Amino acid sequence: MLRIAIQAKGRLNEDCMALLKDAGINVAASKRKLVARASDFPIEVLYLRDDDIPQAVAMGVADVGIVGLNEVAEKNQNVRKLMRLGFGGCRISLAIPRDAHYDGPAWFSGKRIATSYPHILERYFSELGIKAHIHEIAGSVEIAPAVGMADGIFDIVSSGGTLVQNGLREVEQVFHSEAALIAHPNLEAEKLSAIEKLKFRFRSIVESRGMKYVLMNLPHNRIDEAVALMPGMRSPTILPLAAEGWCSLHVVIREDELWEKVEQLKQLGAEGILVLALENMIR
Ligand code: PRT
Ligand code: ZN
Repeated sequence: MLRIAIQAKGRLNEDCMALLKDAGINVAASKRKLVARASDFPIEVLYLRDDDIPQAVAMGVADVGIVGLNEVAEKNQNVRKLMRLGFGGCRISLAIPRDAHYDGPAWFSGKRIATSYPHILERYFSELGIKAHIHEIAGSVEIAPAVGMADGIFDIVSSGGTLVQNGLREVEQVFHSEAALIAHPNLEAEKLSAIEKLKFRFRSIVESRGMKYVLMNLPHNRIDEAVALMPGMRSPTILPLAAEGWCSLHVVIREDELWEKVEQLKQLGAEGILVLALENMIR
């Protein structure tokens, strides 16, 4: 039986639960329980604080875990990074008071910087040969400059709204993060094969996100032009229609390109365009 550690509550919890569910793994979402057994896959879910997940996996308390790459890098535990999962995206950045003059990372020499990620910051500064005073604080890092505790901060940024609200300006993006599947470095064969299954399911889900399945009727003589609009596609599905000279074309289109492509297809004479959600892309 495989044991997976996920965040008990917080930003990654919902996406983790959704990923497990889409992968056909149903667990009771009871937040009070520490461990829950899935009904349809030999897996147990261990609910932890995200900070504890790298260590739990390194120690073998859990075989695998889902956690932000920021925590993996900060905790520097012996774990294997198996795959990125496409959610929980953020960066860890250096930020300074909005009006301060900034002329590059050397600005931080001799300055006090508040952060919850001292190790990642230490590594960054040491690569650049910068000596600064790193103050580790657990939360509310963004208020440190305003209360005179620090000259700058090193913290997670996603939209940037929190920085703006606190009169700060992002000056260096140091680390890019997203949620990832990590594993204990030495696992027995049986667990490794369960992990392969899990990875296969996760990959199908992650790859299908942001994709749409599009069906349309198209004059037969425009097929080549339509296919040329979709350079990444290996082989489109083309089915004959009862109406002479027409066919039905099925393609997968990235969501961010959807409207542009649909407009181009319409110009080629496409009709009856249907856009469907894509649940899984199994390769
Ligand atoms: O209780 P536990 O220890 O498990 O949770 P936590 O409070 O330590 O972490 P949580 O739930 O806040 O975040 C979990 C993980 O989500 C992080 O480790 C990151 O990998 C990821 N993540 C993605 C984020 C953000 N986006 C994010 N925006 N984590 C935190 N933030 C915070 C950030 O600290 C700052 O306060 O959101 C604010 C900035 O957001 P913007 O949008 O205003 O820039
Ligand atoms: Zn945490």
